[in-house]
Amino acid sequence: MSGLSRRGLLCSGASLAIASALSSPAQANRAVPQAEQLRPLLHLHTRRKTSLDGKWRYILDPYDAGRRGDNRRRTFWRNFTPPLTGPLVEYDWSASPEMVVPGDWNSQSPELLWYDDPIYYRRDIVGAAVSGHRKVLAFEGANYHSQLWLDSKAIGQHEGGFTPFAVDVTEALADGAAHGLTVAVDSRHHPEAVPTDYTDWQNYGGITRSVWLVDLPPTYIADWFVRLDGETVRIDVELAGAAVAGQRVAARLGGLRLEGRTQTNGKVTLAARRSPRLALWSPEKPTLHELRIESAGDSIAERIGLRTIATRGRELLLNGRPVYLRGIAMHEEPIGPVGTRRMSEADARRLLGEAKALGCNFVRLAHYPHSEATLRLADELGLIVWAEIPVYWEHIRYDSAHTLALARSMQADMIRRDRNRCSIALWSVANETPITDARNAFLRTLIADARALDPTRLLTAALNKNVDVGGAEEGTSVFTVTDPLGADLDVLAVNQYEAWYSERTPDQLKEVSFTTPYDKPLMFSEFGADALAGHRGPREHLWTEDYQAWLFAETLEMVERTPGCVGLSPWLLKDFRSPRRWHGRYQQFWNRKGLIGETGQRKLAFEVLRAHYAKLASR
Ligand code: GCB
Repeated sequence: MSGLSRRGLLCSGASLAIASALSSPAQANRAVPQAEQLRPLLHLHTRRKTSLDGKWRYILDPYDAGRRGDNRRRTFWRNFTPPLTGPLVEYDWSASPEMVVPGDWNSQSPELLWYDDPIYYRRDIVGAAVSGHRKVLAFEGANYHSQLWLDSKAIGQHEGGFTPFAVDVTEALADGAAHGLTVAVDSRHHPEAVPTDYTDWQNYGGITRSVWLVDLPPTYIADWFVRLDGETVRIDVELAGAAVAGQRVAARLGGLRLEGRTQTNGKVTLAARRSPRLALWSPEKPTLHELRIESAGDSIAERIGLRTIATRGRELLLNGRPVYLRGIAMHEEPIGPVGTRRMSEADARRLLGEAKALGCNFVRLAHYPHSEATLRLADELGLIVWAEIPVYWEHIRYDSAHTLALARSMQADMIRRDRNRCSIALWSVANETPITDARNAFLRTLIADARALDPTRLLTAALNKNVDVGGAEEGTSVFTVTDPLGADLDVLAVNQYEAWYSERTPDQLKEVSFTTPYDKPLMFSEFGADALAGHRGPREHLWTEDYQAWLFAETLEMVERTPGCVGLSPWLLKDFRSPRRWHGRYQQFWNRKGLIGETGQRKLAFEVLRAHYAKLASR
């Protein structure tokens, strides 16, 4: 059986090598039985499945007693109800409280707001597979490290807070009875983690995205990658399971029919010329076509858009024509008074709706892979997407083999999960990472991986004005982007906070300019200022909406003057929780750089950017 092993690892050969490098050192001190690093089951939205969302019981373990494994009194993963007569056990699942999955724990109870340690979750699962089918337990995301047990037996572990993972549980569920599933989620980030424990966002812990029990037929369509290569539509299809070789594969995309037969490795590439009736996708007309693939008794259906993205010198081309990215950056945090990572489809629709109301054709989904539902919405709404993994700031251990292996597997899992989303134009490998040889080598490996997995996207990174591109030349306000990584990227992107984290006032932005010797498109991936929604005053006063609006007006003029600038994604759409934002009057643990406050209140700068984008769109 290729692709899906009986022990539950779901990946191709290339990913296996990465997976095996992941067993240390994060796990080194843990006394509980170790299991393999789990990889995703792809394309969950197309699968027959049962939801495991709802209430799960939990046990807090702030002293990490479970992992110390010092005695039988704290073995929370055991499928077990303590008998009245002993031996003594100091927990009882049936008496433990419940919380909602999916959802971070921080927002579910005041006592958990700052909780950053392990929590054990538990629920029963039932669902025997029928005649040769397989049952797979699939998590869309849990932050940060997850360890799984079924009926007291370790069945796998996963490191990384924003990518999916899955494990085959067919044999364990075969009798149709209820089986005890325990998941220990540890939200702590060790020094070699991605990201590290120092970020400018709340580290929401827990099973933050949906959990499913998926039904897989004996041979199934494990992966597909639809793309436009000139005027040719190509679809790579990969089967996994019992009989993958020599299978007929038939696909329909809109009115187009494609057909082929798999090789011994279960793979085939179908190709056909795009008919003019198969309209291209664009933000102005986000046309999606029904895709249906059938093979070996399995079939999948989803909606796919077709478009090309490329560069020509300093231009960015969508479907062969220059495009300007009218963007906004955003975290995965819904509009609402309580900060949370739990993002329903309705929440995502509301957030992306605000981006549309701004006049955006582009969103930077910072700083980690957002949920699949958000990306499908971007396809539907006509928003071009920048997607990234959390290789964030200088604290990443660029010299660590563990960290590199982890970043590579995260990126691979993100790309394989999302490469059929036509909205995605840019994969970003890093955010604000200072130039060193170790960092350059690390990021070049990620770039090479991304190009191999997806030759159809452009590669970028958010470079840091203050660290990477050098300050302005002596006596001038000219910033030159010379980061050596520029040679490896397709699009250069700069985060710059002139007039917020610098001495300048917004009117002095008139003197500032950005340039690069690279003959490549340049964009501004961040700029902004904190403003408390509703706080008004003279525009010179920090923290006022007026200051933020002024900074936006001046920065937008500077951006307009920048040669070869193909767009911008100011920081950011909505205020978001950040434990390092201490100002007692204005921040109270919220980063206030949103154009809307946490409850959706639009600030003055929203209108400044909206008017600017309206002007650009009418050109
Ligand atoms: C940045 C980071 C972003 C922060 C932002 C800020 O450069 O990329 O994650 O939240 O600055 O507000 O300082």
